[in-house]
Amino acid sequence: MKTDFSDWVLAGMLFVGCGTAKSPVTVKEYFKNEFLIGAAIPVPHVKGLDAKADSVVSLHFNSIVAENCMKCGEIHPRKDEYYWDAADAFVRYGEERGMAVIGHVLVWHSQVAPWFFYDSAGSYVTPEELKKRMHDHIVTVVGRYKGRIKGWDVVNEVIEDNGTYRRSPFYEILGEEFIPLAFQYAHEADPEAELYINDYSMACPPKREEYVRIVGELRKRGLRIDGIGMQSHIGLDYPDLGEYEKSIEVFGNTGLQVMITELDMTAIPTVHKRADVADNVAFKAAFNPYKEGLPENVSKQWNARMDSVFQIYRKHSDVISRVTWWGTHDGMSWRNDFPMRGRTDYPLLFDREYRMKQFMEEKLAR
Ligand code: 9MR
Repeated sequence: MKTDFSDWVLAGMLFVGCGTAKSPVTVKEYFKNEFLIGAAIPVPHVKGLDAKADSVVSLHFNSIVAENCMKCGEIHPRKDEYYWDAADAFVRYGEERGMAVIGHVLVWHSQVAPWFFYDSAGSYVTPEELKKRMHDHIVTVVGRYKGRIKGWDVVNEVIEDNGTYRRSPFYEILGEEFIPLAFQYAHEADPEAELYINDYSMACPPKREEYVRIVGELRKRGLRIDGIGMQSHIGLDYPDLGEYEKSIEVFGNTGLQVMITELDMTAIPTVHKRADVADNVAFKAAFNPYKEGLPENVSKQWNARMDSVFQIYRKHSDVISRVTWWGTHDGMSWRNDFPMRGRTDYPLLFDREYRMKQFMEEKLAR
């Protein structure tokens, strides 16, 4: 990969905390006795097309997760066609940097290839056929990276915020059974890999309780499950941090690892609080007030709240094994386009110029 002089200058600035504080400490070193620090990585990044994001990630993070390239629609778009290029590059990228590589995602109702649930007449396949398709998909994907992936998000977003099962085709065709089956197949393909269940809005009490029940059920059956992932797509006014911390405690009490798997905090007005990618609404300028830059008072509010969130993580570092940001810098976050396309948001650890956010810079400088 080509590296020019400005990249070295940028790497130097990042290393000393953007030139404002002389600190040799990186984010991953700072939290090394507490948890891994991860970032979701998009395809251009692993293909060497984003040298600046690469400097930030290589320096500050010790774990990566695939933002999109391992999703069914990307990797297995048609029944007998797999596309490995991007996922291979992603895994190699993490290995070359000695990072904990996380696979995302095996069973998710969204971004699943259209063929997955239907027969040639366009009707749902039988339960037996769906089991077979799930098995083929999971065993092929997990098997390809056997021994190279630290852990997999096996099942994603299967419970609604009110604690009921999401009526996805997986559920409609197989009922609750698709969850244990997914864990069983993933374990069969790579017995050493850790296996996680993952969702957004994990501070909702009914959702929290249902996940505790599901985890108990899986363990009763002797299936491997290692962690509960709290996505943590949060905002300045949600969730209630008391409920959020309670979920960390309750999930920790199951004896499983708790992981913060998709952290970002929107700084622009809340349209709605769910992180369901299907919930898009039409653009309204009133919901995009900071396109020229984040006002000082909002930036302060963002940094103060994120600092409180990290205090919670540190307090519970005995059960939290990883904190992963859903991206690297504000310019590449999905939140600029969700739930309204074309907004300018400020949700990640680095800004659009790759400067570290103040709350973290201050920690490293201390
Ligand atoms: O960040 C991802 C975005 O680029 C994709 O367009 C979107 C749809 O697949 O998925 C985003 O990532 C989602 C993750 O896979 C699961 N939890 C919610 C995340 C944000 O939508």
